[in-house]
Amino acid sequence: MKKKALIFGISGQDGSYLSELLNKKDYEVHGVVRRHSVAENQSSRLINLKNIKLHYGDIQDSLSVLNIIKKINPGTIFNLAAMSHVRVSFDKPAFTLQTNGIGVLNILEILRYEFPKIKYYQASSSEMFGNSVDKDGYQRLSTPMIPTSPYGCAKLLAYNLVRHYRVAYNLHLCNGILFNHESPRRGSNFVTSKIIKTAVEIKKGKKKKLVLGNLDSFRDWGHSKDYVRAIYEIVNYKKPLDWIVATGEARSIRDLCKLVFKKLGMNYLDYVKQDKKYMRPEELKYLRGDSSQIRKALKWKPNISFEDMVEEIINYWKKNIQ
Ligand code: G4F
Repeated sequence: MKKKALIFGISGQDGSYLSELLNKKDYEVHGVVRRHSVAENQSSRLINLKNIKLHYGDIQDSLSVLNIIKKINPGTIFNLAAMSHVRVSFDKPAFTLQTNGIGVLNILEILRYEFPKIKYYQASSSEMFGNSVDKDGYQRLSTPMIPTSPYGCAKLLAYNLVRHYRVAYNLHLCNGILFNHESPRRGSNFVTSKIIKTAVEIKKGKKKKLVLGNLDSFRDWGHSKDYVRAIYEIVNYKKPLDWIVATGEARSIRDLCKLVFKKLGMNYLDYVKQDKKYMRPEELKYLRGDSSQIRKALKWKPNISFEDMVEEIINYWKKNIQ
């Protein structure tokens, strides 16, 4: 019999790449989607996938979660569902806590009482570290987690619940602390896609300016395709543990602007403006992850370089902006 996986948050960037990976590994893939008023947006990232089954549900709605799990009886659950935009979480803090925190509790309670054999992966985030950095310039599992956004606070709640339920109830629950990861499927309100899409629009004469917030924060950017490989290995490791997934390289938003505009034959200084509407009440300034644990134990490493990823996203937007 085929192995069954259930993905909460299947319609996002990582959900779509993970579905493709699981399809290749011959899983029966089920995904949960919330209703979207524009039906086409429901599954736009999944159009090339034939072997997935979608179900309506929401991790905020415990009964919908229970019914779906009962119906499918999956061997593995991947929870990638979240209100994923850090800046928006300052505007919708209660919704963010409900979805990213209590939503996770809802799934864990169902696993605890009804399905203790299911393996569970939780999408934890480097945003949980806030501005804590070890003396050598990296974040790792032992780095204090002091989040700087409602999003980070909610993710930290979920991270701690996963650790606690794992120990208290002896469940197979894993946290993957993923640093920023991008791709052509990244929403264009995240900074990588926003910069690249707008730079291509400027090159094609469709826009004149790129308006951003903080240019001097640093992020450790990898490729989503590489990171879903890590997710798969993490949940299938013999022991349920917490892991850091990162490239170990940090670049500023300014560095990214410079590179993208240069690749398109322009100077970013001629086009980039700052506006405080894109600034955050508290900014996470620097992320750089130490992923030595996963590289050693699971032999994982990123295969796609930062430059190649930027090139791939530029080519995607060149093709898709007429
Ligand atoms: O692309 P971003 O919005 O990603 P952010 O906030 O780091 O969050 C992403 O990574 C997390 C992992 O650490 C995930 F958990 C989370 O779900 C998400 O995937 O912003 C990156 C940086 C920030 O410092 C931001 O202040 O870019 C800066 N920035 C500057 N101007 C901007 C803009 N970000 C956005 N979205 N839009 C701007 O105009």
